[in-house]
Amino acid sequence: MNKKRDYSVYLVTDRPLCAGRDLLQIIEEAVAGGATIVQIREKDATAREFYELACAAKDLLDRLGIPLIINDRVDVALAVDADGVHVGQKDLPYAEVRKMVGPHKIVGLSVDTMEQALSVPDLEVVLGDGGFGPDYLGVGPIFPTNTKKDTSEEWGLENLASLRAQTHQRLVGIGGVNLSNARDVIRSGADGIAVVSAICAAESPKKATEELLAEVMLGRGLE
Ligand code: TZP
Ligand code: MG
Repeated sequence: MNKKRDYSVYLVTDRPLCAGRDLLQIIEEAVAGGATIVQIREKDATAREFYELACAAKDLLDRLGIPLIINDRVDVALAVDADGVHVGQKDLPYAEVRKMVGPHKIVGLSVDTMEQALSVPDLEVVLGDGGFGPDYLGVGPIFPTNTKKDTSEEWGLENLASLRAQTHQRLVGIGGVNLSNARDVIRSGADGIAVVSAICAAESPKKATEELLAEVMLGRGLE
């Protein structure tokens, strides 16, 4: 089921980048600045820590009316009744994840290459809004990034634009996206930008998010 979600500025968390600051505080500030969706992605957390963080984030984001996505862990997403889960090519296969979470939760899928992206069934086209394809594709890394070490080659803006021309999937550009290039990512066809360091490591996560959202709007030709 392809819900019309707003992926404009998609915050993906990483506590090691928060300079000792409280993650929930950073999330709250980012939402105050206009973040439209939040993913908890904490690679170093134990299952229990991840669960507890996800519970706290769910409480906060429910109050703020913003969807919570859980990275990798379908079990944690179900346990905290998150709005969705995001998986990559090395996680459980998309079809299994969809079976587990059902048609109503958001499922995002990372695609590292054009071949992967084009092999994802674009079922919305065939089945309308009741299709069972992913809700969005995380396309990345678009640019070089220090945040994720095991990335494949960068997509670059041209390949992103080429993918846009070949699919109806909702596309979220991730990897090295910041104030200097966010507008270009949107102009190249992304429906939103996903950022880690540009918000988590910013001196003011609220201001950083406001500025990123303004760039997204400019990229869409809106001000
Ligand atoms: N997936 C592809 S690149 C990336 C992820 C999680 C990290 C993006 O981090 P940043 O700091 O926004 O470049
Ligand atoms: Mg993963």
